[in-house]
Amino acid sequence: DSGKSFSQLREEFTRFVMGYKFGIDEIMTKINILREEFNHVHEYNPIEYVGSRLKSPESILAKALRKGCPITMDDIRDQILDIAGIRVTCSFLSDTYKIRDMIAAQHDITVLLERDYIANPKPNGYKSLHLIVSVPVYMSDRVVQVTVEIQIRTIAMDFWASLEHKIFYKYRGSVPAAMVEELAQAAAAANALDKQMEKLHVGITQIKRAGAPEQRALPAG
Ligand code: 0O2
Repeated sequence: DSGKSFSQLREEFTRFVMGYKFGIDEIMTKINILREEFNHVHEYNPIEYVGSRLKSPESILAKALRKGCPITMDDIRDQILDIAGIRVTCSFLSDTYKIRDMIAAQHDITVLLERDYIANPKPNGYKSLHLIVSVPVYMSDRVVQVTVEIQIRTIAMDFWASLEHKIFYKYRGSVPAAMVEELAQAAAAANALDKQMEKLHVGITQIKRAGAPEQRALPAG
């Protein structure tokens, strides 16, 4: 890259980052379609909220240095897989896997990697389903495959992760042992809440299903 001028490099980098922004736009559209259509067909919305973020150039650089990744666009593209990030917060536990399946089934999406921290939580109690996907983005003169990280979790998992993230940063990574233990307990409480809510959800779904034929059998008017 040494032969390139500053403005050439800046232009390349802007296009590089732009690709990730479009990758986010593509996946956001897909998730919003799923959300609206699922709600229409099943009269139920499995998604509470969806957020996205584009990693800042500073964070990309910091992560590359942390991972020992060479600072070239090709290496960063291959090794930093969460430049484009989307977080889907679901109502119930079973919804997380439903959303995963609906995304993974789309023909233009390639799942490159899946990390199931719901089935296998991190030692600190972190739970979430991470998908690294590749999606095509159609530019004016080419098609690029863009990598996007999709984190899928429940409201309880999101609540825990957001606060743990804040505490972790407050202590700059060295959280006191007693607090680590309390965080693990809080993760267990969030997990128990998810299980209880899932049970209620299954119960309500069964009642709805059992009631459906009766409702259909009612005479018109
Ligand atoms: P930010 O600010 O959210 O972007 P990788 O090099 O990406 O393959 P990594 O980063 O360890 O390996 O991947 P992993 O474990 O899938 O984690 C990626 C992201 O998940 C993190 O991104 C966090 O957003 C989230 N995450 C993972 N572990 C934890 C955790 O223990 N607590 C919380 N609160 N979030 C977690 P970043 O880049 O670390 O941060």
